[in-house]
Amino acid sequence: MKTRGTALIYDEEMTKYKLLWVDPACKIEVPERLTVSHEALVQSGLADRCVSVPVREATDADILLVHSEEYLEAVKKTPYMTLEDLKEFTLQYGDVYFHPNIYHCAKLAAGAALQLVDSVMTGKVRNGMALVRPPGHHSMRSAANGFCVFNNVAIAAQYAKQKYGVKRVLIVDWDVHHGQGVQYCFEDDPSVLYFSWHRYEHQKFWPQLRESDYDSVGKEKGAGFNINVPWNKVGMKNSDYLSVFCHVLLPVAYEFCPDLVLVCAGFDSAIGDPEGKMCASPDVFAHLTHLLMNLAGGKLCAVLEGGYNLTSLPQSVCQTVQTLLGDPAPPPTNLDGPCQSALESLHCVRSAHKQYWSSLKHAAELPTSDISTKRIKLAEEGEERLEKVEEEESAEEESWPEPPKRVAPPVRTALLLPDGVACPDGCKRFSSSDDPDPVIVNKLRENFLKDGDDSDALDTLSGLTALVDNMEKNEHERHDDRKLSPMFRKTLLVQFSNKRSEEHKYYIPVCLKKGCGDVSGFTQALLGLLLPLAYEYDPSLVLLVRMPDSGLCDGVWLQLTGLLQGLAQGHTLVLMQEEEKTCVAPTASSLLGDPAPSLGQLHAPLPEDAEALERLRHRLQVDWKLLQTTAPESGGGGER
Ligand code: X5A
Ligand code: ZN
Repeated sequence: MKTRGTALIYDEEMTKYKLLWVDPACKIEVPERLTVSHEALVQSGLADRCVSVPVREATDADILLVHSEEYLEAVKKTPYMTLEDLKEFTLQYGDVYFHPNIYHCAKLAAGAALQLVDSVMTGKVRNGMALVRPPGHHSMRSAANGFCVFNNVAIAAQYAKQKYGVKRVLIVDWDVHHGQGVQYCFEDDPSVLYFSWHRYEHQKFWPQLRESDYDSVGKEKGAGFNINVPWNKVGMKNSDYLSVFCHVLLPVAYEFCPDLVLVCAGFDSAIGDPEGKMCASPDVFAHLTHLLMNLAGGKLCAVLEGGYNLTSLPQSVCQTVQTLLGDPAPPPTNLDGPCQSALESLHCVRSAHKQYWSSLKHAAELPTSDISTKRIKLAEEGEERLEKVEEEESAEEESWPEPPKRVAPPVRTALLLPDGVACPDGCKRFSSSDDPDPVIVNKLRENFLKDGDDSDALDTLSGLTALVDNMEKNEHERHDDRKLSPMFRKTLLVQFSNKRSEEHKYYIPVCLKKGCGDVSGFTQALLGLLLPLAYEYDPSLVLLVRMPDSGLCDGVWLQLTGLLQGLAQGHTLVLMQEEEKTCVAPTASSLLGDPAPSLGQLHAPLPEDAEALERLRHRLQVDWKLLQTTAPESGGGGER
């Protein structure tokens, strides 16, 4: 049985605490963060499409999975404290406040994360999101920090391991702050892979920790299982985020092969956020979410962390939830390649992790003048600079277009099948003779079938054109200029085979020793080459042609079809030949939005394939900026 459905966990109770005194560091963490997010989900009709799951209070035992008894006992006393006591209690921690009701809310926030894990692990739903306050990822074993009291996601990860015997958990922290609490919790634990990107500015940005840098990779048995991507400049954009996903997170995550994905879903990494000062548009979260949805058989739990702009926060939450529900992602915007500073970070992280992950084995080494020395130099420059930065607090409000409405097409998947092949459940059987337009049929005959009178071929062709037509008509409410673009633009052809041929910008032969036969090699090409190319090209239609002799196994094929549905607003046309009947049902299921099965932990790809891919990526990165993984000046040139 395939599990479908998306859980939404929310309780108004979590809006019932707030800052009771003056503290500029905490004034942005307001109850409205939750109400506007929930309201947006209700208004857009998304809340109604989710399975509503109640919160519960985390028990002492749950909390003790991550926190110390002393700390829990201390927090337990806060509901009975006077205002003065609360202020005093708060002082021992950094950038956090207490309130008589926050202990109750913190139990609900952690409990909400656990309810979400339960719903996903028992198969009640496929995935889900918990809207919670207080957030969690900064809180440590014995300390509240950064608005966080209990570490909701860390507790959820330990709980999943303990209660469900989950072997590997991936935690993706896309909040703009470093979840140091999560890092400390799992630093030496190879069963939890923690990935975080965060505003860092060479250690000038809160929480200003040395251990938030890219060279904190985990300790002892956990070495390699902590991935930090420091952003050393503000203003990071969609390209920067997507390129880190394609060139760091996804290759490692696929190699790791998690049984469960938890997301520290902070939206202070979106445009307009006063903390993050980044420039990624809310719709980037549709893509980040989509790219994680084929891991762990689709078992994904997103738990709210930060997000302080009351306009971009709800937009980002809606993008995330709508993607979890399976609606096609909007076209990605402004993918003009990563900036220099992001490339430096990418280069550093990949090289710090190349010894731990075979998918990064061929990453470029750092130049001898280590980029991290920049941090030391900056630190030596002293404190005056820091003060200047804080003064320049500008009042100007960022603005950005509201993400366009995303419509779920009334018919998600149509199939044109030969007689005698059954149409899988949930799909529409499309018949080529439905309404063949004679003008089109004639054109097809003239253009493609001049010499022969192959009526079968003509049927197929007119069926396909009608199918493509329908894909667009399906969403007629939207008038989309992009429809016209294929006529004026070159087609991008990426061809996998075991035969070498020369590439140019729009024809990219990917030559692997066993064609598509090697799972690791193909996956590496898919994540580090095809995806970024496809994103930068921004097609209006993805045409996938499967040849019977490709050697592609079903698992990899389904990853391919699954991941590429993030492009072209999900407009995917798959062509396969009659002898591949057994693949029709799994393909249809993928097109209907079902997650691909896990590929298992990946072994190292064939060295010659890995090297060939790296060389190809290197040649193509002149034309395709999203293929870059090193900063131009920092010596990506020769060495590999
Ligand atoms: C969860 C979260 C941020 C704390 C910032 C303190 N915390 N300056 O986003
Ligand atoms: Zn944050």
